[in-house]
Amino acid sequence: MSARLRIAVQKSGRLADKSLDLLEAAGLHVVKGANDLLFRVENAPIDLLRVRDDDIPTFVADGVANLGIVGRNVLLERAKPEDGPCEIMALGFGRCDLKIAGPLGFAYDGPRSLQGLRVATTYPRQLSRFLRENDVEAEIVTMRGAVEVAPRLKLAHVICDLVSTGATLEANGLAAFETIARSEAVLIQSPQPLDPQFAPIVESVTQRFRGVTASRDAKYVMMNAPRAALPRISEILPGSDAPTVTPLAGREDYVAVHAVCQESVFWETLERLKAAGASAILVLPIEKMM
Ligand code: PRT
Ligand code: ZN
Repeated sequence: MSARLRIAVQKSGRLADKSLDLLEAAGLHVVKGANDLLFRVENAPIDLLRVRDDDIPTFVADGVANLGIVGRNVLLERAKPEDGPCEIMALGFGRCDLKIAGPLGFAYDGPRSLQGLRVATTYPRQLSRFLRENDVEAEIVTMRGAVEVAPRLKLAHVICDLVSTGATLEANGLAAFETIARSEAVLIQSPQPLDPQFAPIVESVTQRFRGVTASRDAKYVMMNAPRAALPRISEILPGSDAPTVTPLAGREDYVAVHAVCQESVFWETLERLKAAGASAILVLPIEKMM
């Protein structure tokens, strides 16, 4: 029996379903067997090791898993992030920011405003790095969760926590005033030398993941436009390389323009294209990209 590549994923929580969705979108069919700890990919020699997110960097560092999907915030909270698993690509989901926040009306005027205060967090390492880099001395109160209640309980003056929508801060009468790190789910790889038999699988998985993440926001945009408007139209198209331009039958002055846009195409973009002279504008989803 040939060896199987192991990818550590969060068992349940914010990243669990989206990690499985990513594998499915990459054409890897996950079968949920009787074994809760290991799920099998039926069409590739890959197993999923399903664990708590905090354990993923350690499993990958020790080579128990070859790859892992975890929030960058968890990876950066390791004691020595530089010696551990490395991030090989960002996956575009689970986005959040590690922010410093305090009661509404807190007069924040840069990191020095934190001098001498108590800061509650579940991310003491990243916070202490930030304080050190800014030459600020503050007391770190490490909590396991519910950091947002610390100011109300007078446990701390301010907090340092993950924020995605901001609803939790708002509900607790807090406002954010500094972003110390940006996070999203990332693919990480073991620092141990990769068994050569796994190299082609890792290569294929990462290439497919890149294709899936790149095509998620990407759109195929088609339109007709006056030839003279081409420079303006290329400028408006978000995140596209040189568009494909083809002549229109019987129209000297008009062309068809096709482009792959790597960034979101909003209604405003279409309005600007129209104002630049484009007509019959179509925006199509892209299923796969390589
Ligand atoms: O059980 P296990 O240990 O595996 O899971 P967990 O409870 O430690 O983590 P989980 O499932 O809550 O989060 C997994 C990962 O999701 C995190 O490590 C982040 O990378 C990412 N993520 C994205 C978030 C958030 N957004 C997020 N908003 N993790 C936590 N939050 C919390 C935040 O701590 C705060 O309490 O949600 C609250 C704020 O949310 P908003 O929307 O009100 O701003
Ligand atoms: Zn956790």
